Amino acid sequence: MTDINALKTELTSEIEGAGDLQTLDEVRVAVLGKKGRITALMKTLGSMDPEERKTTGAALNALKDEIADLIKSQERALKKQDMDQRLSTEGEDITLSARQAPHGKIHPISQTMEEMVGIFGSMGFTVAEGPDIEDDFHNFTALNFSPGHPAREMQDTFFLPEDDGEEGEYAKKLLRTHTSSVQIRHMESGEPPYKIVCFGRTYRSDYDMTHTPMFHQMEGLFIDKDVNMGHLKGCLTDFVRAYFKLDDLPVRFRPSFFPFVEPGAEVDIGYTKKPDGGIKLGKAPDGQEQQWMEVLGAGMVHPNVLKNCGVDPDEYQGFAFGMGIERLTMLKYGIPDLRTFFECDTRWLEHYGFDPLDRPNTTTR
Ligand code: FA5
Repeated sequence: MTDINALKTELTSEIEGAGDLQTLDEVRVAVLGKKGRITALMKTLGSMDPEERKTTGAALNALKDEIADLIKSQERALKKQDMDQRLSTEGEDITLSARQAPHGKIHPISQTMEEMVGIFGSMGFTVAEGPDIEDDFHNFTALNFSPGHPAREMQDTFFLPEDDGEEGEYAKKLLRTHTSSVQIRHMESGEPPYKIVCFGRTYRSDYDMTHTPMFHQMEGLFIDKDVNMGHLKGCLTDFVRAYFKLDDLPVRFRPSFFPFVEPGAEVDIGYTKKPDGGIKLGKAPDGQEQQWMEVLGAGMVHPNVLKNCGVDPDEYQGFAFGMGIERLTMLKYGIPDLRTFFECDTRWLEHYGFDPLDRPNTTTR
């Protein structure tokens, strides 16, 4: 009969002597595997007499367990040694630059509105707001549109069901066709002077390359005791030149009609045609014809509008102006089709959008 204690001493030294995981595995197979030394001894139990089988069987089982435990703990020790060795030699490359986290882009409409807030803010205008769902009074009547005035038809309005809780012109609800309604709401809300700009969605039943059913407008209103047409011209000339970043951009005021201003004007800016069919904003070089395009509407606020808002036109006067934000954005950033603004195509936004950390009114970090 093998001396179990001697075998244990021998196997223990083999296991502890295994210097790497592969050697240890070879020892395990040689001891506990199908043809291993302990397995072979187990097989001899069958030929023993009952008394001997009982004592030898118990001793062999205990030996098997002890050896299995010893192999496990040697395996742990070797793995730890391996890891320590790798940690001390390999090290992490912390110089590798971080992967760029994807971030969103600012929509060109938001960018333009912020640029406009910056320019008009520097001229002392504050920002006012009004509702998208308006009533007939604020969108038309108070702005001096007479009942049945052709301009009402011209605007192709989206009307909503009448509001039972209101009367007359206030009951007739619609999606505002322009931001001029905010002039009225602002004048109703307090005493003059008024010096505000307003931005927002406006709606008309239109759809082609330069018209969409929903678009954005910007409105301005300046009323005080001595505001005149010269202020209007100076303010808007400064604005378009600052917005397009062209100090000598030609600006022209052309008589026009809007029921809520008198006199009314359309403001044109100068450009020239490029050989490739594109346009170049600015003064035409000698020998080339100066072209003009309309960018906004303006005028001295009609006395009837002031009266409709409880403001005395003999004491106060001033000017108003309005413009399409998409139009000015397309011109400045060379965006050809208005409809693409609202298609929610992230590739379009990736191309035409602006970096969030590079906005006109945010301090860069
Ligand atoms: C007005 O809406 C006036 N309320 C502007 C105004 C304000 C004049 C204050 C005088 C004093 P108009 O209808 O021209 O004006 O529209 C202004 C601009 O809105 C247009 O020049 C155009 O750029 C834009 N616009 C009009 N309809 C659409 C549309 N369907 N899609 C996109 N932009 C449009």
